[in-house]
Amino acid sequence: MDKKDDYSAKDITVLEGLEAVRKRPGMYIGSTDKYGLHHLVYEVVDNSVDEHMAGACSEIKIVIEKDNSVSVEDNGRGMPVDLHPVYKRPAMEIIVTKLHAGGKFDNKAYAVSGGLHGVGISVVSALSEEMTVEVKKDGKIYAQSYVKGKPKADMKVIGKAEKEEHGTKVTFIPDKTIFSVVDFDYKTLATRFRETCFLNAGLKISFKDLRGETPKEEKFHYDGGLIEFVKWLNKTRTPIHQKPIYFKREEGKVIAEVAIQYSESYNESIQGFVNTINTVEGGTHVVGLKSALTRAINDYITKRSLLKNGDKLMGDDVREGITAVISIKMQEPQFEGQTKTKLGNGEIKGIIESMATSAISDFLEENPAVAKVIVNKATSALRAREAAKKAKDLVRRKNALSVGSGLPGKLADCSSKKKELTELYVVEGDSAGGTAKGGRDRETQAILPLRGKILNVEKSNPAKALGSEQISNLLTAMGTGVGEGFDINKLRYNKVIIMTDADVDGQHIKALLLTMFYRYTPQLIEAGHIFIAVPPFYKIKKGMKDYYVYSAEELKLKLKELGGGEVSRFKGLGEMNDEQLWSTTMNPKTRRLKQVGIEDAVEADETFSLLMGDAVAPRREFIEQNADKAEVDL
Ligand code: 1YM
Repeated sequence: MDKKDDYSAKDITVLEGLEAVRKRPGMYIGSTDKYGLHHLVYEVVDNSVDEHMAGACSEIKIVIEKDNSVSVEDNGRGMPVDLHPVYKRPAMEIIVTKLHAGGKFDNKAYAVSGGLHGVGISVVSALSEEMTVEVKKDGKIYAQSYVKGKPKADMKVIGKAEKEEHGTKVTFIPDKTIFSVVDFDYKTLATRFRETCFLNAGLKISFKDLRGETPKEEKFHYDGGLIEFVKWLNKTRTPIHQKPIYFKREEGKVIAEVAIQYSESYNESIQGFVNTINTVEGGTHVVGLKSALTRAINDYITKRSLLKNGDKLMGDDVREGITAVISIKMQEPQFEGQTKTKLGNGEIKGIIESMATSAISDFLEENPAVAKVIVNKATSALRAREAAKKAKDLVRRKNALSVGSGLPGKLADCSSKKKELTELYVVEGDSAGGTAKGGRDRETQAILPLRGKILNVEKSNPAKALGSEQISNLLTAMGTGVGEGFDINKLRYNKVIIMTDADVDGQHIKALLLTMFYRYTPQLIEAGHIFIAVPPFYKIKKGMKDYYVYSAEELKLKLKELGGGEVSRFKGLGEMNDEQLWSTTMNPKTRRLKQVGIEDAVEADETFSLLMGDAVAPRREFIEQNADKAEVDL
């Protein structure tokens, strides 16, 4: 290591106490629900990732302990422990107990990781019941513990380290008085760590969960970085070219890295990252990449006169079946959108567009075989789009001639004009649909029965999918349209509720519907309009009264409370009469609803294509692994 790059305690400057963090935690970590809770782990791990980016750390070990505390250990240089010249305290203590104690750390060109809020380890200590930092360096192990951000005692040397050993270990247990939940979710964390390793080629992360009877462990390490990332995202699809389009370019202070691979699928999946933050809502970097693709492929085609009569491909054509990851590093990103995960910096669009157009053009020139399959795929998308338009025009003309509302005949609409009160129940089967029509509140609840399974949109092109009767009925009833014509203001109901049986067929129909929403109207999921109705699992008869419970656990509790009773299992919606269906599953005062959310686009995308795509083996594996769960978590 170059001497002048070494840290020294005098570099730490601006300091502030941690009272503000405990007073308004949301300001520093976004929220105090499960998002904020997981954010604590990201903050600590980001410190280690920064150390990797500085070229000083190759491995991070993360453990969720039995008591739900988390430890993060890296083999970096070790947090500084020397005395601060002004404060006369060890640097470690200043870093952990003062806000924005960053020193040189803040300004380094490499130090562009840092979560959504990038506020560092002091915020984690402020919001932890207890946190301990151990540093190995210079043959010693230094340690200090903190309670709610305040030192328990002075930093001490607690042992000897091997001569060459160095690194930092942070252990913390979140403060229960701050967070509404303190249980870490294994999958959420594992997904994040996998992503971190894809975005930082070469970095090794091992992750252990010691809670539960059988400890879980995963190791992540990808020397191929983004190229391995797109291949991994495509593992449930059939790629149409082996070698992904890949480039890494730099312009001024912006570094962009992109990998693209097309598959036989008809959908597009583009993941964006800014300074390693997953921009779930997209933004100007993604827009720039999309424009570049359209431009580069059209240029390629025009140059070689590959399309007759000067036809041009549209964005949707060149993105059919695309899986892409764009990761950019930049200074002062501005995040917008509902979840602050949309890049807003306007200048980025042009920078990425010009950089990516020239890089993609170069790639196509140098890889004519890959260029050929991509051009073929995009031109067949163009033909399908033209065919679909003709079919749609025909339908429109027919509709213009016929009288009526234009709503599907199967829909039993509600009467209220107050949109915020209204709900659309999408019900499996005509018979359950009939019961639902009888049991509903006619003023606010509309019923759309679906006959049997709907088309698997993952396996059909958009023209076919949107043309199918079931899907077009549902889309017409909802009113929003799809794709570029989508308009959330045209949504005819405030809630769209999927109601299926609790059996395997019901699960399948639910998954098909969710896939349709996810692929064609993801905005409705993002805005929280899509719900799943939860019918009861058991009925308990006790004396003259019936009780309904929704899980095996609730059954146990209720039986205890009642001192016994006659239990029967509800098999399907069809078993209930109008009144039962209303009181258990449809009455807003007593029913259970599960809101469908897109927590992590990467994970949702994976789950959907796993359940719905071509590859059979990974799907079986997934279903077997999740067999104990009543439903797929979304
Ligand atoms: C498990 C968490 O915090 N590792 C870590 C933190 C630092 C360093 C190394 C580090 C950085 C620098 C120099 C530098 C930190 N340093 C600072 C500060 N792991 C974890 N590993 N020497 C060591 O950036 O110049 C804050 S954190 F402020 F000193 F730079």
